[in-house]
Amino acid sequence: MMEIISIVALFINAVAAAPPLPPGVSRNTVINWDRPFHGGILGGVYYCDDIKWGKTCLYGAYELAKCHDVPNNWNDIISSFGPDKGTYCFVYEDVNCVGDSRLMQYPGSENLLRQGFNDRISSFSCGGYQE
Ligand SMILES: [Ca+2]
Repeated sequence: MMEIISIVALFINAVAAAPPLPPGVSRNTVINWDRPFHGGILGGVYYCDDIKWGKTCLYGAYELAKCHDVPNNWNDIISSFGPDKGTYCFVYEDVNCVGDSRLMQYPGSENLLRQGFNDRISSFSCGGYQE
C-alpha cells in the first residue's frame, strides 16, 4: 500500500514539477483523428518516419524537462510526431535541444511539412499539463 501511495505521490510531483505551458497554448485539445497509440502516458511520445503515422514508428515514455536526442537512425527523418494526451514537447533541429524548434502538443502533427519541420527533428524535450 505504501508503495502505491509513493508511486501516486511521484506522479503528482512529476505533474507539479512540469514546466508551465507556454503563453498562448491552450489546455483544451481536440481529438480529431486516431492513431495507434494515443497513450495518455505522461511523457509518452509517438513518432514516425513518414507523414500520417506511416512507415516505421517508435513509441516511448520519456522523462520530463530533460533533453532526449533521437536515436542516430532516426535523425532528420521524422515526419509525424505526437505527444500523448497531457504531454507537450518542443522538438529541435539539432541534438542537445538547440537550434530551430517547434511546439508539439497532443495530438501532435501527422505531417511536419505543415510546421516546416519535416525530416528535421534531432532532439526533443517534454512537459506535462493537466486538462
Ligand atoms: Ca521522413
